[in-house]
Formats: sequence, C-alpha cells, structure tokens
Amino acid sequence: MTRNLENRRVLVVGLGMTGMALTRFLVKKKARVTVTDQRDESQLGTRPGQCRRMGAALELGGHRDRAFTEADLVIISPGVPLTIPPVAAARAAGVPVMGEMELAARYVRTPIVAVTGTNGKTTTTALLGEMLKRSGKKVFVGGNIGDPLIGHVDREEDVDVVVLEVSSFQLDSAERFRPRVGVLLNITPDHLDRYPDFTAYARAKGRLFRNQTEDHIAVLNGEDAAVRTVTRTVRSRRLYFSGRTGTEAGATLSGDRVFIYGEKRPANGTAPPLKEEFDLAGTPFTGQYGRENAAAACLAALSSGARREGVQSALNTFRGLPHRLETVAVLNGVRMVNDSKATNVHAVRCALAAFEAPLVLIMGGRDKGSDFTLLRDAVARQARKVILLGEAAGIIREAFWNVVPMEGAEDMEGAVSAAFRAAVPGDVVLLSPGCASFDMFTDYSHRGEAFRKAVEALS
Ligand code: UMA
Repeated sequence: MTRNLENRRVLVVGLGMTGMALTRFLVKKKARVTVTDQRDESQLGTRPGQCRRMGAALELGGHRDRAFTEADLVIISPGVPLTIPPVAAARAAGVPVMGEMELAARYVRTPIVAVTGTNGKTTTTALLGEMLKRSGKKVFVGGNIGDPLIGHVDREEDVDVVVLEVSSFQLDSAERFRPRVGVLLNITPDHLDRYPDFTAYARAKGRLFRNQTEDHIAVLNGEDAAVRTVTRTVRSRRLYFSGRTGTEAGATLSGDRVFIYGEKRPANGTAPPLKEEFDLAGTPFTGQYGRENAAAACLAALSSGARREGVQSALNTFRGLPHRLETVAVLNGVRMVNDSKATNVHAVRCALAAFEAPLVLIMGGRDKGSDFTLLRDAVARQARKVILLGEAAGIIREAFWNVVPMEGAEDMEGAVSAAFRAAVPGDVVLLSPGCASFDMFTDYSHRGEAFRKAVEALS
C-alpha cells in the first residue's frame, strides 16, 4: 500500500510541521490528499493556502469520521493521539492508520540511528550528528528535533546515515520501524496527560527496539531501572553507558573522561578491554545527565562508523542548543540561564544538578500531571527563591509549601525582574519551567525567546 500511493485517498491528520511535509510528499506521489485539523483555518496561518495550491482538499475546524473511514490510508502527525474516536473509527472500518515516521522510514535505505528518552534527546541527537559529520559522513539529522523524516525522503537527500530524534508519540504508531542503532537515554514520568500511567509511557519508549535483531545495537542507560525493565527482552547487542563498570560493554564516566569498553566480557571475568577514551573538559556538559548523554552519543557514533577524531572534535566544538541550559547573559555577576525546553520534573532536576551556585528558579506553565513534590529536596537545598508563572503556579506553590520562599508573576518580564531582584552576584537565575508552555506561549522556544527579551530589557 505505501509503495504505490498513486490515486489512493490518503488522509493527513494534523496540519503542523509534519502535516505540511506529509502533504508535499503525498502530492508528489500523486495520492488524492485530504488534510484534516481540529483547528480552524484562522488558527493555521499560511498552511491551508499552501495545501490548496498543491491540490490537497481540506477539512478544518474538527475531524469528521467519514473522512477517516472512507480513506484508503490515514497518516497521523505525532501530536495526534491514536485514541481519538475518528482514528478508532478508521481502524474499525479496516482502514490502515500509520504514523508519519513509520511511513517515511519505509522509504529510507540508509542506516538509521534513533535516539529517544525523556530528557536530553535533542541535544544528544544534535551532538551525535556532529560526531558523524566530523567523521566525514553525509548525515540527515531530523525527526522530533524539528525536521520530519518524510521531508528528508521527499527531498531525496543522498546521505550515508540518518540520525533521528524519536518521541514516544512517534513510537506509539511505529510498527516496522527498525533503527540500526537505537539509543534510550532515560525514562522518567512525562506526558502523563496522554498516557494512562508511567508504565504505558515507558513501554512506548521500549518500542524503539522491538524490531531489532542480533545485527542491531541498543545503547542503553545502565543506571536507569525503567530503561532496564523495558529493554529486558531486546534481541540486539546491548551497550550500556554508566553501566556496571567492568562487567558490561559500553561506556563509563570518570571526571572529565569517557571510557569505552569492548563488547565482550572476557571468559576469565576480568573487565572488558578498554577501546577508546574521550575528553569532556571542553564541552558544555557540566552536569551528570549531560555527561551521561555525551557518553551515549560517543557509543552510538562509534557504533555507526564514526572515527575517534571525529567524535572528539565534535565534543570540543559543540556548544549546546538554544533553550537548553543556555546562558543568555551574565548581569552584575548573575548568570541568566534559559532552560525553557525543561517541560517536565526530571528535566528540572537535571538542570538543578548542573549548577553548584545558589539559584533563583522560574517555574510554571501548563501542568501535564506532574508530581512537583519530587523536587522539594533539591529546591530546598539549592534555590534562594522560586518565581511562579502560569496555570501550574498553584500546584507548584502547594508542592513547595514551607520549603522555599515563593513569589507569583503575571508574565515573563515580571518573572525575570523578580528573579533578578532576588539574586545576588554569583547566583544563577534559571528558567526551568517543568511544564508545557501552551497556557501563555505558542511553544517552548517562544517562551525561551520571551525570557531572552526580558533579560535584555534588564540590561
Ligand atoms: N491536531 C489535530 N487533532 C488532534 C491533535 C492535534 O488536528 O487530535 C493538530 C493540531 O491542531 C495542530 C497539529 O495537529 O495543528 C499539530 O501536529 P503535531 O502536534 O504533531 O505538531 P507538528 O508541528 O507536526 O510537530 C511534530 C512534533 N510535535 C509533537 O510531537 C507534539 C514536534 O515535536 C516535532 O519537532 C515535529 O513533529 C517534527 O517531527 C515537538 C514536541 O513537543 C518539538 N515533541 C514532544 C517532546 O519533545 O516532548 C513529543
């Protein structure tokens, strides 16, 4: 069905970045494309016009079951839950329903290296891409990072390797997807507004490995109990980072060094042989989690044909990504850090662990069913004050009750000036919201830009 799409009635669900790229591809394949979105035309910018000009039909402002049940194939964007009634109706009518990544991967002939995990996957994906590029490979870096795989397929780019950031949403609708190398960084509670419970979310992450065989590689966090649980039955060769030193192949960390160990434990029970060593001293990865993820990138890169020099060169030059522990200014000795991408509790914990200096923390936004009490100890230890923003302010205030001084703010500008007032030279002002941004902003990058502007307004 996916090989010959000519004249097939294909329904694209969701007109975001993915829906646009899907429409372009499907029109080129001469499919009869209809695009549906729950939002109406006025909320979708220039996209409806672009689709019409390509010859696609539109059904906006809601989904009609008939569009789903009368299609030959339904392709969904990652943000569309598989549980919405029209998708169930399509399935009940025998119409195949497929995710964008699943469809796209069926057209990819080059090896895929896929990175998933709750936190750090975007940075790890970008770093891994750099390691391969600096090893002389032609690389496509995309997926959840912001460039859908179907766009790469559509553009017919000629590459040696595809590096993908993969979200649990994309894995939910993955059936035959099979990366040559799969990386699972960590699993901590997130998206509990979309999954019934943590186990269901963790299982979605484990789906990355379900089609792998002995010829494939799984790069896994050895310290993460949930990662170990969901990968117990994988058939691929496992390489652990931060694993049990000396007994498992993979990578260990010591100070600024990453040590890569051989793949087989010798029969005499001694440690596997040391194969490579990398230096993290010149990297922006100061906290434990950043370092673990850098070690995972080293393993994945070496497993995908990167050269030692290429890996080290990427480590030496990689400067991190915007909105992820990004220092935007140092004002009067106060470091202003934008970590707007921290949309869950674990990400905030990682951010706190990256600093030793006292902090003024800005948190809040739209809650995703998180348990903010998990941050009580770290906040009590490290935060001078917490500034609260957005819908979740009340829940966070309750969770941190009696632990830390708190203050509410109306908007980002108010939050940044309140935080700056509370800080003393040597402190860090950290925007690490622990929540989604959609109550006040279009997305996390919009929120991060608002932080940056508010910081600029201070100086
Ligand atoms: N929509 C419907 N019906 C629904 C639900 C949504 O029509 O039932 C519509 C919305 O009205 C909207 C469109 O679907 O117009 C949006 O689709 P989408 O949410 O899939 O967004 P895209 O713009 O296509 O972006 C998606 C990823 N978004 C999500 O997974 C939520 C982007 O990841 C990704 O970069 C992009 O594809 C390219 O692959 C963002 C993200 O937040 C960064 N990801 C989550 C995360 O990292 O935690 C998973």
